[in-house]
Amino acid sequence: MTNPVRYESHGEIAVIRIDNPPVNASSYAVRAGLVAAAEAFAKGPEKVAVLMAEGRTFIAGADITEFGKTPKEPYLPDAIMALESQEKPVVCVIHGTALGGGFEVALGCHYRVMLRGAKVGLPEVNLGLIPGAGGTQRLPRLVGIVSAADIFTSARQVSAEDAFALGIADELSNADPFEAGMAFARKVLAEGLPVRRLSEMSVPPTDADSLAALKKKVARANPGHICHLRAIDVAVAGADKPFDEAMLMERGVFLEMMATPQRKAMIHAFFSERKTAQLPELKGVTPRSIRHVGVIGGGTMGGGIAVSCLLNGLQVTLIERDGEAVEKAHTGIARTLADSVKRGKLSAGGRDQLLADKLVTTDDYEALSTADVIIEAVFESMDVKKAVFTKLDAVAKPGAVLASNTSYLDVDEIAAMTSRPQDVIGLHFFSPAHVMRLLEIVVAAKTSPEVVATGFALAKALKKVPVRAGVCDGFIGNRILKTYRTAADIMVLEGASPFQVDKALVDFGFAMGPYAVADLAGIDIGYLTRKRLLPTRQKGERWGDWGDKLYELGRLGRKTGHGHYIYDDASPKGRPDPEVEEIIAAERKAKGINARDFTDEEIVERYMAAMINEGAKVVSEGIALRPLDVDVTKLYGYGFPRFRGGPMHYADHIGLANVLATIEAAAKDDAFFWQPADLLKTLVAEGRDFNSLN
Ligand code: T1G
Repeated sequence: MTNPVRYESHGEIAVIRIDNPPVNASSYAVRAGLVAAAEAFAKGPEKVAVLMAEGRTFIAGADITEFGKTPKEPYLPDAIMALESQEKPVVCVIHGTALGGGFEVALGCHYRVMLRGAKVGLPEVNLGLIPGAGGTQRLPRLVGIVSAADIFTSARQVSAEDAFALGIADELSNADPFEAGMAFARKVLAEGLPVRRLSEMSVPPTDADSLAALKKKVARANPGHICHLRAIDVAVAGADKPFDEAMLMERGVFLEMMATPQRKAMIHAFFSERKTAQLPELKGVTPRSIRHVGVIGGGTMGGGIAVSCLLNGLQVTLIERDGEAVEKAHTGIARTLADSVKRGKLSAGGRDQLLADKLVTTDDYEALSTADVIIEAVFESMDVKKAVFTKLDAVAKPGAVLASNTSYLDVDEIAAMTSRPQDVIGLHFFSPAHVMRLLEIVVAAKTSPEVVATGFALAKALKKVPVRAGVCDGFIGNRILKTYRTAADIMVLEGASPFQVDKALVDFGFAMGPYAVADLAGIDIGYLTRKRLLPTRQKGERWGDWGDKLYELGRLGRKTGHGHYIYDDASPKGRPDPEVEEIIAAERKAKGINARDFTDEEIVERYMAAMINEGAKVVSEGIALRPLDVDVTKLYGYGFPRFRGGPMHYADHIGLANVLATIEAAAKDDAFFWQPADLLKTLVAEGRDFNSLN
């Protein structure tokens, strides 16, 4: 094992360099190296030490790949104590990001210098954990419990300027890490600055109301998560304890969180979202350059895609059918950008510059002749899309990538409308497109690897989480959605209330249940999809008709104030509409169905079994490459609770045999709908799980 920590002597100044690419994670070797360097400094002639890191960032946290394995000593708290307990000053220089254990190491040093542009944070809650190396104890002693708790429950990255204002950073620098460190070390020597240990400081008094308000906000923002409030409790409990005792308590809760399924699920999510772009087919394939993006259609999706491109520095040409529609589209984009200004995501000057220099809106297709990628986002009709691609084929430059934002339709059929099907791909954004991070990259039969690589490059440029999908009705996300939505509809037909279904799934962790989602998306969307699929309906298939009834009654959901729920001033978020129950009861009667009771558990079990089963089919057909691609799709596009890791990870957690048993039991009521996926049966028979395919 090479030692990733080097000790250098520069006269009276020791420099301790960490070099553990890619992000200087505090692996076992780094921890051991830090302890050895601290021992060398204690014994050495140097009077001050500078701790810095090589590469693009300071320590970005504990090495997450070590989690779940037997931890090896020295543990991080001990390595940090080895630095803090020095009798000579230790200065830490932060560049890039000091996150989690990295920030905790910095808090163990006596002084912190931050390079401008650097950030600090405690994002452990994003992994289902609490800070486990002093973050809940040292940070409150520096900034107070409320500010500290705000940092370690929000997981936000604090800028150098804000860190300086909070007293976290003692100095800001524009130099490189080595020069910045040496300069501050010389100041320490010149001014005789003493060691300064946070562990010896007491926690400033806490304003009880502010703390209570923060706890309320955190609980509301993180329903179902365990770690956020536990982290606050640990900080509060530790404030009145001797430091060592407080650290032991923190460690105890940290290890408790480490053992939870939530931690396992969230670390699965962390690594899965980084694996979706790692595709064997893209090895050695160079994407085409992307500077200028064309967007066809200025509606909700087209406008959102245009804004996403503008906010990430791309030139945009948006096409609409006529002058009036062009005006409307331009106004819509300007309004969305103004919203970004209001939320501090963009300066007013920045907005004006984007509108003036980067955006062109027109009804002239010729304006697309220099675009590198052109994304069609028109009405979800095959005929309309075919007409657009025929026109595109005539105006787009050779080598331009022609993409469709279709959310269901056959990309092969669309590609066939052009003379260059190898340049056609599906880029399925999610609404609002400038906010939702998921991008389904739909690879058609003739799409060239270069065009696929360009799709992934665009996703990176737009800071999206890309997932490769094959061509089928609804690709990965919407195909699986159709199945678990049908499972919900069948339970409602059999007696469950749509409102009970929604509540059971919200309690499970979803942001919204399927019927509240239907109201948000628009009852008309569901109606049009059902109409489009009507010719494909099979004997034995069951479905709910009340959605069509709502549509015929003009109840289109939130946009009309009426859907499954009533939306008005009294209940802007919606309240159950008893008339919907009556409509459903009438349908049951007409279909001769005797309603029965469902428990919330049964509702969740069947809903998840349907989702997992279809996920297995999608994987075995190669529509999704791996189960993790299904998980990332559901996490980033469909509000799947992150603390459950995605449907396929969840299936592994509850046991595939249990999922199969649920399906086989339900098949007794409905053998048509509940047909276990072969892959699921095979994995159960072989005693394997979905993760074995990741
Ligand atoms: N451990 C191991 N590998 C890591 C890692 C980590 N902490 N962070 C990143 N990687 C890998 C990542 O998988 C990828 O690998 C490569 O580095 C580049 O990452 C005791 C317990 C730092 C902001 O939660 O947020 O400390 O895919 O693609 O977009 O209290 O990585 O190339 O093979 O994300 O530039 C707390 C996690 C840990 C920070 C850089 N720390 N990392 O983003 O690159 S818990 C975190 C990030 C902890 C203590 C507790 C980001 C980044 P590969 P990347 P990036």
